[in-house]
This record gives sequence, structure tokens and C-alpha cells, in this order.
Amino acid sequence: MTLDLAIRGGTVATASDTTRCDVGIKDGRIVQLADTIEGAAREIDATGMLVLPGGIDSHVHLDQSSGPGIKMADDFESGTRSAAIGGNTTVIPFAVQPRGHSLTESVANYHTKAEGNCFVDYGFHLIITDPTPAVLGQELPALVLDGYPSFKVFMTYDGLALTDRQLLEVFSVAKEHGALAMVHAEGYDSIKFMVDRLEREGKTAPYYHGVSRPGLVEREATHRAISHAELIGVPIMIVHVSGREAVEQIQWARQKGLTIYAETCPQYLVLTADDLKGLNMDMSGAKYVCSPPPRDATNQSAIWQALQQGVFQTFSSDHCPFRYDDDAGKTGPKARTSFRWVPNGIPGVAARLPILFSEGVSKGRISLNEFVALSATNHAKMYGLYPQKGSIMVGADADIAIWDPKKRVTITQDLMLDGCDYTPYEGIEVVGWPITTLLRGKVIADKGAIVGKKGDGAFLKRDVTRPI
Ligand code: DUC
Ligand code: ZN
Ligand code: ZN
Repeated sequence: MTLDLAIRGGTVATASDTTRCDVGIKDGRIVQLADTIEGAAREIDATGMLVLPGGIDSHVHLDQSSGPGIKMADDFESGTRSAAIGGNTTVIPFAVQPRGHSLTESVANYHTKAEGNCFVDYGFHLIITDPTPAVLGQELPALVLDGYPSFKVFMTYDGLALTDRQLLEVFSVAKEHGALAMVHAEGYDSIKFMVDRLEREGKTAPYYHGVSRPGLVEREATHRAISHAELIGVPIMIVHVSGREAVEQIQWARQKGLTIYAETCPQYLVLTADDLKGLNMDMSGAKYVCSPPPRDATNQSAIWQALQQGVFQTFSSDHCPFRYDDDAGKTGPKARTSFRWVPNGIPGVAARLPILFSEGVSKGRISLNEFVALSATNHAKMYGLYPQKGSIMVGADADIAIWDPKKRVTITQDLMLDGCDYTPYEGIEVVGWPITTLLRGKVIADKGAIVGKKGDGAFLKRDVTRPI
């Protein structure tokens, strides 16, 4: 058998092991791991490099409808281009059900947006906003079986938030059909109360976005979601956990023997509430407005500690980009009147892995194998893509990122290749950078340039099994 490609001389790491070996690839799959592989049609010299599974980002928002007059900065083309340059080979964005619409029709709509436009492979989580009897009884069960075994639900936001009764209903469907509910845990009423009060006091700058949703608002909702999951007897995933209060709830639940999964994101490691002050409380603080908001240094330490203790299964970007200097983005006419109207979300699909590698592995906070688990393997396991994706092993897709662990880079917007006009991580210096990204054996990004083409990325039907 002549191999199509051999990656030679590198150090291969999985979620459990680190080995010096060559990787042999044929027909888009890994077919051989050996000390020395010779005679392949093509070779990539990875001497001195790390050969890691391509990143899987299981929490990104692309081309998602975001309310009147607001436009997301990335469509599937620019968002997946940015993913590829950041060492990722799979993303799982969301297909949102607008209220009053069918879930199936919403999924079809997102397929139309994505098809033929992606640089990396992709699946879809559903977002359920309107759990009608038809959704709960027919559409959701059918979609779970058809390759969409995960969905997000919100406990806040007009137009998105579900009532407690509705949460219990969708958790029941998740239990019956083996789906995983991802929960945005922040309390609707507490936030509404705080926003109204801050506005009455004239506190309308972007900074007050963070003040309006303190850690206890996240803690309360996290506890409530966990209690609902306990009542139904179903595992759930608490997404974008931002600080100590929510972490404590997750640890409490685990001590009770409940299966509660959790995700965190780069903004909770390297940004703080002070970033939302911008320059003297001006609009530039809007560049950091996301929910839950970045908190303080003590909370950052709590998130690091939780990462080290295994509280989090996944580390995702929550890439949700809105342009800054744009009427349809962070500084539109309404957004300038109050933080209430600033679209929530920040970009990060390209910066996620370098930040975790540098702050985690290079600084000795987590091992290389923990990095692989948090950035790829666990995403594949949680969301039904394993063993096709998420590891370097014989039989898996040859989705690989070749990293230079010593390369020093200052993160700047021009390196992100996304559709946004800023990065909240501008100026952060990292050690360790993805040099080459391969999707099913094809080089799609190399030395800062995209060499793949849109359409290289394929839709992934996912499975309900969750071996974690
Ligand atoms: N929740 C997300 O998951 N992403 C961006 C905004 C939000 O509230
Ligand atoms: Zn959310
Ligand atoms: Zn999100």
C-alpha cells in the first residue's frame, strides 16, 4: 500500500499519551503510526513539532440571526476559514429555531447557509426556543436520531429563554432519546431587574453589562438547571462557565453523584470585567461584551483551578462575532444609548487554541495531553464524533494540527482571518502556534495562509453515544 502522505519526525500527542512517531495517511484517514514511515507519495517534515488532533470547537455561532438591525460578522465561509487558521478541523455551530417556526425547517435553513462554504468539517447543535408539542413529540426526537444529538437552551434573553416548565419538558426528551442539553445558565428576571435599575441610574456604558449579570445570577441559574436535570434524571452540559460561583454548583452536583458536564472559554481565562471599561468608560468596552461576562482575577484563578481539577470536559471559543465599528454591530445607534442593546458575543475561534496552549501548556498549568482532551478529544466524545474525530489513531480521520510549541506570536486581528474588525485578544503574546492544519489528510492552512478551499468542509452526522 502506497501512502498518500507521511508526517515525519514529530511528537504525536493524544488525550492520554505522547509519543515520537510518524503518521501515515491514506484516503483521508490515519492508517499507520510507526517509528519510521518511508515511501509515502508526499511527506511533511514535522521535526521539532507537535502533531496533535485538529481542534474541535463545539461552541461557535456562525451566520446566526441576531435580532433586528444586527448582523453577525462571520458567515460559514469566514468563520470556518478562521477556524482552520487556528488549528481547528471541526466546528459545531448552532441552528436556531426562531419562535413560531419548525425546528426541522430551521435546520434546513442553516444547511443552506453552510453547504459548500466551509473550510472545515461541521455539525449543528439545535437551539430550541419554542418547544411546542410537535417539537417535543416529533421534530426533536427525529432530529436527534438523524445526526443532531445535542441542543442548546437559554435561561435568559427575550425570544430565547425557556420557562422552567419548558426546560423540564426538553430535558425529558433529552433523557428519552439520549440527547445532550447544553444550558445557558443566567437568570432572566434578575438580569432584567438589574438592567432596568442601572439604566434608571444613568449607568448605560458597556461596562455595566457585566454589573447587570454578576456571578450570583449565573450561580442561581446553574443551580436551577442542575436541579431540573436531577428531577428528570438526565445529564446536562453547562456551557460557558465564567467563574467560581458556577464552578461550585457543578462540583456540588458531582459530589451528589449527578452527571453534570461543563465547558469554559478563553474569555474567562484572559479577560476581566475591567476590559469592559474601555478607554475611560467609552464604547470600546463593547468589544468585550459577552455573556456570561468576564469577571475578576480571583474568578480567573478559580477557572484555572477547575480546569486543572477536571471540572471542565471542553474548552470552546463561544465565537460569536459582531463588528465593532459597524451600525449592525457593537456600536450601532441603539447600542450607543445603552449596554442593553450591545450585541452579546465576541470572536475567538482562531485564538482559542493558542491561548489555551500558551497559558496552559507553555506556562505549565496543564499537560499537553490535557490540552488535547480539552481542545479536541472530549468534544468528539461528548458530541458523538468519536472515534472518527478527536484523536490520532489508526482508523480516525486524518484531522491534524502541526504545532510549533516554541513559536512566539503576538495575537493581532489580521492573523484571525475572520469577518470581524477586532479581536478581544489583541496584543496577547503567546508561546506555541499551529503551523499547519490538515483536514482528512489535505493541508487546508499552512504558515498563516489558507490553502484549502471553501467546500472542503463536510457536514458531520453525529451519533448519540457519549463515551465520557
Ligand atoms: N451565549 C452564547 O453562548 N454565546 C454568545 C452570547 C450568549 O449569550
Ligand atoms: Zn450562551
Ligand atoms: Zn455561545
